[in-house]
Amino acid sequence: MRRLFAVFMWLFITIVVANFAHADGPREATLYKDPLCTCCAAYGRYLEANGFKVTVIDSVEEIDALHARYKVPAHLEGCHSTVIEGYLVEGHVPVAAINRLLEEKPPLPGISLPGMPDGSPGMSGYKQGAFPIFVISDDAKPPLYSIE
Ligand SMILES: [Cu+2]
Repeated sequence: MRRLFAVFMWLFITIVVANFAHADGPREATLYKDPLCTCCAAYGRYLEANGFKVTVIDSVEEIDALHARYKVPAHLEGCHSTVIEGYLVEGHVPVAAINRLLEEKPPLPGISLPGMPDGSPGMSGYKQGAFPIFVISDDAKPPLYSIE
């Protein structure tokens, strides 16, 4: 009985420690953008406001290199690219989809919300409809990751 209690205590402490380790400061995001893009800068501030520590890199060459490395087809390219924990996040993707990605850690290169839709994070205007978030894939019809 005592032994069982010890095992439970050990499990409990492990879980508490693991959660503290997880809450160990904000998650890091690196945002690559065109120096002249204002909606891209606004997206960086949106990530900051949602708990990410954002490093902004003004470089179109870096964006092109990322698109090549992650094999992003033209129809999934965003106006800016963000790298978070190894995933590529293209365009104005809402944090709900990013947080889901970081929780689930699926084996995919990243996700994209192409087309700079009105009312998406960092964009002006009003949301006209649901945002389809696609898996980055070179399929002509990329799989849907989520709808926000
Ligand atoms: Cu944009």
